[in-house]
Amino acid sequence: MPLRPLVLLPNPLLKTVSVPVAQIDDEVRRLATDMLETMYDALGIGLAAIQIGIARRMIVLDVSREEDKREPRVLINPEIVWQSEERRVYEEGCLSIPDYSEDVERPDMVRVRYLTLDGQVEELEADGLLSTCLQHEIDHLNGILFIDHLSRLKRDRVMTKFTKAARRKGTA
Ligand code: GNR
Ligand code: NI
Repeated sequence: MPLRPLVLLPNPLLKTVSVPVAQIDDEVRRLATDMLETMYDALGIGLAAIQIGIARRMIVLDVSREEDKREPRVLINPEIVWQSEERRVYEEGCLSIPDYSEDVERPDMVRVRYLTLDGQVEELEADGLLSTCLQHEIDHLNGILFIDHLSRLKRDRVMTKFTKAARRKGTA
């Protein structure tokens, strides 16, 4: 089961709080491979498992620019253990909210603790795009989308647009 269809707004699955991965088995390894493949195919820089309908606390990311120098990362049960006071604005998009982007303010830097596919505890300190992406993906694990960080007016406009589009397509 390699490429998996993306869950799109306004699918209520995106509001799910995902559950921790209890053990890293073949199923989890297969899921990681499928998530990476789905992310690359969609030209994304990150993906949370809930975006393919699996409510497990797992994310994949690759913020490298060139296609021939891929840096795939798989983070299991990731948590932010530190964030900078300093904040920064970055224009975000989301594979679950196609063709929409908006500025989001978040902590500039974060330190994230997680398990690798080998079950090792690791930490990663990030700034720039990687920091933004980590925060965006960890939000997904808690049922939070980047539009939840926008004004009510902007969020409502996006919700209305996607709900109408889904109704036309018969998917909501
Ligand atoms: O592909 C993605 N690009 C992106 C750009 C700016 C800020 C965050 C992101 S994450 C997004 C992929 C996605 O939706 N991950 O959940
Ligand atoms: Ni997203």
